Amino acid sequence: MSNYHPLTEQDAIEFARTIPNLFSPDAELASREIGDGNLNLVFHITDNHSDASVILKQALPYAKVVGESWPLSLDRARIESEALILEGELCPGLVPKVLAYVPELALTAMEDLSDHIIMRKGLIGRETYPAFAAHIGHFLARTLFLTSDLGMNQQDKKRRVQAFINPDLCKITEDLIFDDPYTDSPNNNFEASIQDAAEALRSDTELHLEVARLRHGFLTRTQALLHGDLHTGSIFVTKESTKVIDPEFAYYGPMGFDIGAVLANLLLNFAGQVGWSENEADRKQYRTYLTDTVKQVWTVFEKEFRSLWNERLVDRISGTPGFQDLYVEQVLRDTFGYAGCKMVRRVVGLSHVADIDTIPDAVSREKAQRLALVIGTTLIKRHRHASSINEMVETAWNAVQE
Ligand code: SR1
Ligand code: MG
Repeated sequence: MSNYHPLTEQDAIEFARTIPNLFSPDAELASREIGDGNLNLVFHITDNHSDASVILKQALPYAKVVGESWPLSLDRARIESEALILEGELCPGLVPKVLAYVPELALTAMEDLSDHIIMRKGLIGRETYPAFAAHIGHFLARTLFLTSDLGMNQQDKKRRVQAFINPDLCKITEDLIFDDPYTDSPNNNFEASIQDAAEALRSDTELHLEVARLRHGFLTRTQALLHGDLHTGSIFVTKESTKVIDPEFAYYGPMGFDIGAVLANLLLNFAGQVGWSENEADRKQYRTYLTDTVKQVWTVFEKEFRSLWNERLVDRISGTPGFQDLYVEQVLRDTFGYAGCKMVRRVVGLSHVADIDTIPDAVSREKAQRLALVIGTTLIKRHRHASSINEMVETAWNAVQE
């Protein structure tokens, strides 16, 4: 990586010109660094005289959100580009096209999705996305089944586990999701108004026992190739289209971690509705949309996962009657647990969500934070006994007080 240097906006233009068949030689290009995430530079390159455009994403050798004191491997750019290419093969149309990957610069050029909106922004604006549940359920079923020992050659799968070893990014998850919120960590970040609730997380040993189980699963189970950070900020949407981006946290882990991430982020927005809805009727209506979406995502996932199992299972003895039901039940239980962990970390941990943090009114914001914590901790505590997605929806609605 000796030629590595962070690009300037001008460097980005010069690189964009080298991508074959994209811009005409005399194109007048403009470049803007638009990265608003925690880790990377993102350049949006446009042609002043045509519709041609491209996104260049460059990994920095440290976590941008913290600074150079938190070094991070540039190999995550390789992992991201390889994951995007694989996801594109398994789920055509559901990820941006990769146009180039330059290892020395940790740089990926990809399709510009500016005609889409980041789903989190859309949900904060109380938009609805009728195609989303079917798309993401399909994405989850195919990426998880077809990268697991159930759906691909098991020797190749071991080689793929090796290719997606992602220690630095996994460490972020292990600390920020499965440890910091349950101790007095300097990484934590929460408002003084919920100090009591944050402290309660630290002394709840029943909760810690369940988080320890989930953390151990994350550390040790190479079940399927995960996206690894599938929150609503990693999903672009329109009413008709869904595009999953940013799989730099990709690694082999428990399937429920990805499904739980999607559902947790819908429920974080559910919690935030105390601050976004005009009145009780509006609030109930939008929350119903969110919990219907939670149910649909799981239902589509389960249906397609079972079809893949029935049609493409590669493991003879896993075809024993009864094993599919046991397996799906375990994925559901993991989904509950990981969804709960994802909710808790976004309230008291280092990195929050705008669905709650940007609620202008402090009283509503506090209510949203407390609601997210109640839903999250309940899901964690109940996860080993879950038997239907309806129980997740009931958990959310039963926690509502306003
Ligand atoms: C230091 S990175 C913080 C968070 O940003 C990413 O989106 C992941 O969710 C990570 O945990
Ligand atoms: Mg990201």
